[in-house]
Amino acid sequence: MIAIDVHLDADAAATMARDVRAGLCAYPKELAPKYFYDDRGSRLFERITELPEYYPTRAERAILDQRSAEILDAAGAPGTLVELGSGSAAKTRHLLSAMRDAGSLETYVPVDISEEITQRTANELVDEYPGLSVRGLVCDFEQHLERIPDGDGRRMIAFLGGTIGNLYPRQRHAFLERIAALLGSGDHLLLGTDLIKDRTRLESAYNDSAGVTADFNKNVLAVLNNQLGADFDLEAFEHVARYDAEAERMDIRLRSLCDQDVRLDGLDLEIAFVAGEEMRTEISTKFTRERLESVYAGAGLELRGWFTDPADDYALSLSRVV
Ligand code: AVJ
Repeated sequence: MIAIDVHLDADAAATMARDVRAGLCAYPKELAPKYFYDDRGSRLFERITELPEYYPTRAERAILDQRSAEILDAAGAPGTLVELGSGSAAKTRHLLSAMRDAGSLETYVPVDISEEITQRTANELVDEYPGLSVRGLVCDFEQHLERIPDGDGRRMIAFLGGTIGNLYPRQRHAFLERIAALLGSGDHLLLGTDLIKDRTRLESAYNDSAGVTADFNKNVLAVLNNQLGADFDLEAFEHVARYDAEAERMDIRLRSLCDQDVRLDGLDLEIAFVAGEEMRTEISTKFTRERLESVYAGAGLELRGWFTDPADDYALSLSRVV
């Protein structure tokens, strides 16, 4: 009932070293958001999802809670749910339950970077959904998308949480093309995206009054300290999050509070920051239905369903190969 394949990259550490070196030597400096998520970073992100200012997680959960049956129906009652970045599958249970209630549920394919969480979630789900078979994949799905097993029946690939917003347009295009290549006729992609809204609400979602997002942002420096032997002083940087209306995305950075030199022993590298210098750590793109339609079209996909929360803050969209 449970089969889990592990494809963890032996050279994940080398990839990180290469990435970080390139990002710190570039001008302006930049770090990739995937490095936020060590244990502490993942816990801080969990806390972000519970903040009063951070609406996306609640909005997405509300859509899944209220409209899963409708979504599954629009997707043609798939028997297989593939989920990218499945984690603890908290929101997924709404979809699995709707599939069970419709009598279509056969297989769940969680794809996640954490073997421990994937195993635990798989165990829980086979108990909760009698007869369910779980075929998990432990990997960095940006690198190993093609290893996702193709099932017998109709599939829905879900990428929830709005993580696609972290990708730059080119990366996003490449990623969606690879997903499109995995979709057979009759298969669908279910994608979670945050929507454009007024600047005040967007900016306060990333500048919470409790300072959790600031701690989350600075945690990437702690990750570099731990994993690359760096000596970043977390107190010497401040969190900056602004909405870039032209690029339609949140632009999240760390600003150096003084002139300082940072040493990364693991890279044998020393980097200078000047006072006020900003290093980008994340973008979080916001969408409209029209924008997403054209993004899909560029990747050979067409929008087939659009599901938002009552406030129109967030969307789950269903698409399929043209
Ligand atoms: C997990 C990428 C969807 O972009 O809103 C939250 C990450 N960063 N607060 C987002 C995040 C700062 C989040 N995603």
